[in-house]
Amino acid sequence: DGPSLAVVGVTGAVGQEFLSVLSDRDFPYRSIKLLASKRSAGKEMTFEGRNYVVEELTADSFDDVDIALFSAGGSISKQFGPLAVEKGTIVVDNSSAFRMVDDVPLVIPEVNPDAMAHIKLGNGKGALIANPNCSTIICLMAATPLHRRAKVTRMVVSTYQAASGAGAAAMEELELQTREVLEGKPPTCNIFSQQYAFNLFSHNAPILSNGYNEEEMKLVKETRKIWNDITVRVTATCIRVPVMRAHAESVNLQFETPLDEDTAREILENAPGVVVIDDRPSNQFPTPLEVSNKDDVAVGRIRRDVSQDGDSGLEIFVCGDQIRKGAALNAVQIAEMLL
Ligand code: 11C
Repeated sequence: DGPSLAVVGVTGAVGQEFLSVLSDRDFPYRSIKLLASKRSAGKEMTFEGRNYVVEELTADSFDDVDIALFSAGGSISKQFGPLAVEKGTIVVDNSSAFRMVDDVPLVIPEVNPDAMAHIKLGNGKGALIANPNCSTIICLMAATPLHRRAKVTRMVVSTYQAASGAGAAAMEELELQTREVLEGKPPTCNIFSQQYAFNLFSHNAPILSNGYNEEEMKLVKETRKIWNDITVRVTATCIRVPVMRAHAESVNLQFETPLDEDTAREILENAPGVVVIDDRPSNQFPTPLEVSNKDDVAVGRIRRDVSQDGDSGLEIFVCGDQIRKGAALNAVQIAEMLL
């Protein structure tokens, strides 16, 4: 029982996580197709006790597919997303291909579920729904409950992003380089152009004419769209750190109305999908390792920004599993809202 599903890009890090999350959450489905490029077609996979053969993604893949979860890169989404929609499939797309398209909802279920309220399953009409960038999801999971109370007017984000954001091959490269460096060998640099192990560097996304990279501008533009607020001022610096699969972010918030740190802590403690780890005496705060493989985003270091007047600003530190809430879980939650 349930809708027919397709997972596009099933052999990738996020594709594999789609399957884990579907299974963990007992997502109901009557059939599931595992789709990937020609290179991976024919591979055998077991899912929920049944054997599947990975099929090559083609224009015909979406006949009789109700919901397709895409994570195979922007160009695959651009090529096959609209074809799937024409066949009546609701596509939840993890790439950046359609995020800023006006009539495509960009959704974090805990933040702006209403943006996709007009999309219904079972009426034969296809649609696209975009999953935001992982850094945006993780940031807004923590910032939105505070924004609802005190209206954020300006947000300064600094990220510490894991290897997983660049895919399974980047995770393998980090592991390989770590071994190589410890053995005194020169590190293999295939995915990134410079040494990653025991180092950090500016995010690998292309640099734009304004000096920001694309990852940073995604935080700026996606926040405005998700909050439906073109006036919010956002700036970001995105850094790749040698961590395997969870992103960390320092987020500085400026509010329209005062918000003290105790009230902020209480709001965050009650926010869905958020846990507070803020133990000052023992110096215990969120870490990427602690949130890895977890659904919740962790928030800590909640403190008044001493550079701002009164209670008009807060500093927070946020960690979230990039593959889970930053990608696969968020997409599956979107699919759940369609049921
Ligand atoms: C990273 N956020 O951590 C990136 C990867 O727009 O979906 C995903 C890029 C995107 O490197």
